[in-house]
Parts: sequence; C-alpha cells; structure tokens
Amino acid sequence: MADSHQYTNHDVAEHLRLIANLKEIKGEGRFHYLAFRNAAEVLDALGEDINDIAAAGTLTDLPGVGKGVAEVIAQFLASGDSELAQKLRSQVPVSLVTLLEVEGLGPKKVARLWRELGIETLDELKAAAEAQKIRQLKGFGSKSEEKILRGIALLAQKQSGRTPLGVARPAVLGLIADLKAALPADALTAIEPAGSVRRWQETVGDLDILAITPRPDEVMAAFCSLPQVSETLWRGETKSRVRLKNGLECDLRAVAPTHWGTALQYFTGNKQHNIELRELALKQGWSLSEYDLEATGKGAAPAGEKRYFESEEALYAFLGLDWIPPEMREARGEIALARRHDLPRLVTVTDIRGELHGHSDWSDGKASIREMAEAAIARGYRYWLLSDHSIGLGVTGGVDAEKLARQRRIVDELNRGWADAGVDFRLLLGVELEILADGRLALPDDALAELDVVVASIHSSLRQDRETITQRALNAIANPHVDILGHPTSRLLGKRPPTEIDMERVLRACAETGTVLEINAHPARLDVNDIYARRAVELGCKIAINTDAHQPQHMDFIEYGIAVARRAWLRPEDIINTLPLDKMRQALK
Ligand code: DGT
Ligand code: CA
Ligand code: CA
Ligand code: ZN
Repeated sequence: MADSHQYTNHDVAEHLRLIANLKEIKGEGRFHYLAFRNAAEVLDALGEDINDIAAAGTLTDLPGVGKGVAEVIAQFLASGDSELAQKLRSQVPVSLVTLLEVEGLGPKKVARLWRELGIETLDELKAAAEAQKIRQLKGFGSKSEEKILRGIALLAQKQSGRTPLGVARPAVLGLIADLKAALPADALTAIEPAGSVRRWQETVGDLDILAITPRPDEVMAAFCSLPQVSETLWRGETKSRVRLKNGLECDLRAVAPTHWGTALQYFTGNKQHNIELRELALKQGWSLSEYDLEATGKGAAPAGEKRYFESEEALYAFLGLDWIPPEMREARGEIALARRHDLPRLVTVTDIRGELHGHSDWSDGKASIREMAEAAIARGYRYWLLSDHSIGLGVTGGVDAEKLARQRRIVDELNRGWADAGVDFRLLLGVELEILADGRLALPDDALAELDVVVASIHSSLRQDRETITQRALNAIANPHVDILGHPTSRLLGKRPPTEIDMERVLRACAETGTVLEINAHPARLDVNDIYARRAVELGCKIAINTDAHQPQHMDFIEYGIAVARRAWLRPEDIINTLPLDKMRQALK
C-alpha cells in the first residue's frame, strides 16, 4: 500500500505547507511551522522521487527533514493524509488557508480575524469588510478594509483566470461612458471597445479600449483617475493600463484618425485572425501593421509606399475582402468566405419577433404574467412564451396541471384584451418542464398536450455520468410534446462547468425529431455556446434564442444570445423566433 506511488513530490510539499499554515494560524511558535515550510521547499527542489526515498527508509537524510516531518511524509504517501494534519484541521478551520491567499493578509492577521471576529471564509471576510467591522480591530483601519476587498476581487479573478462577458462588457461600456462624461466634448472624436469584448467572446482576459483624440495626454489623465480605477499599472503618452477595483485590467490606446481602421482591426483580433490577414496582405505585396499597409516591393507598389485606412471597411476592401463582423473573427474560415463575398447575413437583435422561454411570479420570476407580457410588447415582440418551472424542481410554486389550467384562463383573458385593443401580440402558454433525475418528465403527456410550447430542461443531479445524463435528455427529446431543449449543458459561466452530456448525440436526436435547441441568452449561461450552435445547424437542428427572463429587465440579455448565434455564423432563417407567429408554430414539432 505504501508503494503505490500515488503522490508526487509536489503533493507532499503542498501537504507540508498546509500544516505550516495551520500551525502558524493556530499561533504555534516560528520554530514549529518553519520546519514544515522549509521541508516543503526542499521537496520542491528535489530531483529524486520521494516515494523511493521513503521506501529506502532515508527520509531523515534529506536536509531539513527531522523525525516529525519524516513521519508526516510517510503517512501522507501511504494514505493521502497525516495524523498531524487531521489534528490541526480539528483545531483550525481549513477555509482560513484560503484567506492567506488574499493579497496583504498573512497568517497573523488571518488568525486575528478568526479569533476576534469569527471570520472563517472569504464570503465572511468580504461581508465583514463591507460592513466596516474590520476597522474596529486594533491595527486595522478603513484602508485595510479597502485593501482586503481589492484582494478578494483579485483572488476571485486569479482563480478563474477569465471574466464572464456579462461582467466584462458592462464594465467596459461603463468606463467609456464615464470617460466621455469626464471630458469636454471635443476631447474624444471616437471611442470603442476592442479585443475579446468586441468579438463577444464568452469570457474575457482583459479589457481593451481604442480612442481617437486630438489631446491624448488629457484623455490618459482622465482615464487613470476614473472612480472605478484602483491602480495605474502603466501610463504613456498614447497608452495606459489600469487595474479596476473589480480586479479586471484595462488597456486604453489613443490613435490618430488616419490609423483608426488599421488600429481597430488590429486590436480587435483575435490574434490568429490577424495573422491570417497579415499573410493575405503579404501575398499582395503589403505589410500590415496597426498603423498602415506598407508596400514590400514584391507587389505593384514601390517598396515603402504607405496606405492609410480611416475605417475597417476600407482596409478589408483594399485587401479584396468584405467587412467581417467582429464576432466571426476567430480564424475559422471567415477570411476565405469574405474573399468569395460569401459571408452569411448574420442574425441581429431586430430580427427577433418573440421569445420562447420566460418566467413569472407563479414560479421563481419577480413579475406578474401581465408585467412580463407587457415588457415583451414594449420591445416590439409579437409573441412571448410564459414557461414557469414545473413541479419537480423544488422551486416554490412550480406549476402542475391544475395551475396550468388556471394560467390558461389568465392568458386567454389577457390575449382577448390585446386583441380588442388592436395590439398585434400573442401570449403563449407553456412550461419549463423538469427532466427528472431518472429521465422521467415531471408532468404527464395529457397536461403537456394542452400547452402551446414545452421547454424541457435539466436542473438537478448535474453530476451524473455521461450515459445517464445524456439518456435523460434523449428521453425528453423523444417525447412528442417537448418542443425545445432548454440550456442543454446546464453550465453557469465561471461557477459551474457543463454536465458530462454527450452533445453530439443530443444534437443528432434534436435534428431527427425536430426538437428545437435553445441558445439561452442569460449571460450567466450562454448555453448552448457558439461551437454547439454551429454544429447543431450543420446537423439540421433548429435554434431558439431566449433570455429565460425572470423579470422584465432580463429581456435586455437578448443581445448576448444574438452574439452567441453570430459567433456560430447563424442567419435569421436558422432561428425560429425570427419567424412570425404562425410560421414559428409550424416550425415546432
Ligand atoms: P483576451 O484579452 O485574452 O480576452 O483576448 P483579446 O483578444 O482581447 O487579446 P489581447 O487583449 O491580448 O489583445 C487584443 C488584440 O490585440 C488581440 O485580439 C489581437 C491583438 N494582438 C495582441 N497581441 C498580438 C500579437 O502578438 N499578434 C497579433 N497579430 N495581434 C495581437
Ligand atoms: Ca483583451
Ligand atoms: Ca489587452
Ligand atoms: Zn428557465
């Protein structure tokens, strides 16, 4: 058992560091915890496999490894844990170790926050800092609270690496709006987001903004002192980089009007698209940079001659290409299409005529049926599907056959009112039907038969193995009453990975049965994503783009779903809720 070589040197070092941290937080003397921290460093630098050394019985020959540490190592290699760690864990909450990763918090401070304020987790730390409780401790002040909050934001971002678009996009639009407000009107001629936000990529590494200004120094100064900026990382004449209080970093570049087309193209990316475009330019005898095209001498123009472009359209056109929408700039064959003048006419927000998944306060929504429908009317929609959660999810008020019958009477009455008033709008009645853990559906067929549209979704037992969870979806898809498969992979961006579901099988089954696949536009979901949406249409599936609105404002999220569709190269005809009501109904099962 001791010889299974299950654990690496690095695993052992991490275990020793955990012990050192717990000891230090507990308040043991330096000598006690430093011994473990030093031994961990020895292990990190060790060339030999620690399992071999343990098997040879020579652990204590290692520098810094005494009897106590050797015993811990031997136990860990045999069992993945040690008695000492177990004992320490019973004396100190392990979640405190995470607090050590917050910038500026050492073990001594963590120990005091724990002892004096009872803080054990990041959430509790955040709540205490926000409630201004930490400044009451001796040696801590309002500055430390700010620092802790910044550290928490940074840590959260470091752990995930990238930020969901739903956070990044409002942040960059807010910066642009505030910068405009902070400057006189003639200071900014143009300002646009670039980079992954402009391409609507689902997660974002950093923010990029591009501006045309006659006075770059004034713009850089205003940018670096915006209220959401926590720190200026770099400031030059035409470029600045700042860190925001929410942990995101943002680049701002100022360019001259003559360079706008090439600069916006360059800083929109993605990198691979740029590389392909540069190769194409080179073949035509031009070297492409963020500033201009410069003749290489291998084409018609004499070497060194320059061309400037005030718009992206002009740049792409000069290279013989149609303008490529940013969402398509992912080096997936779009340059070849643009060259053949064969780019798809991508769907836009204004193509959408209604939505087919939304909630009211009959389940977990925040507004009444009428308020939701009126919000849809206000957006110019011709139809909207009320699809509250069915029973089987545990949401209070999940609807059953009896409640659906009551909803039908309300829906009919509302529709009569709009018809009488000459409003061209139809409220449809459906349900978001729970696909239960064993694959059964939460409502019987005769109840489903009464509904206009049925959306079936998986919300529970998300950790099931690939076969089980795929079979669940396939059962729902096979049901003749199930029209739409809602948020098929159940992921929550930055919070919960997709399930193990076999999307290729699901997409094929949807195509075969005529079940519509949802692009759930809620920025926390974006489910299915662009890759699956593209594959779905290749296989002949129909798509619906829905915000899954739980309150009227959520309907604004439609642009995120449209972006997923555009990144999947989808046209209006690929999406059923671009159709008028009667045609849309014919397109259902
Ligand atoms: P991100 O920030 O990781 O979400 O992704 P992007 O695309 O915003 O990347 P970022 O911020 O590093 O750079 C912005 C754009 O600048 C990128 O999309 C393309 C361009 N760019 C950056 N580095 C290079 C490069 O080494 N070569 C080329 N051709 N373009 C680059
Ligand atoms: Ca970026
Ligand atoms: Ca950047
Ligand atoms: Zn829903």
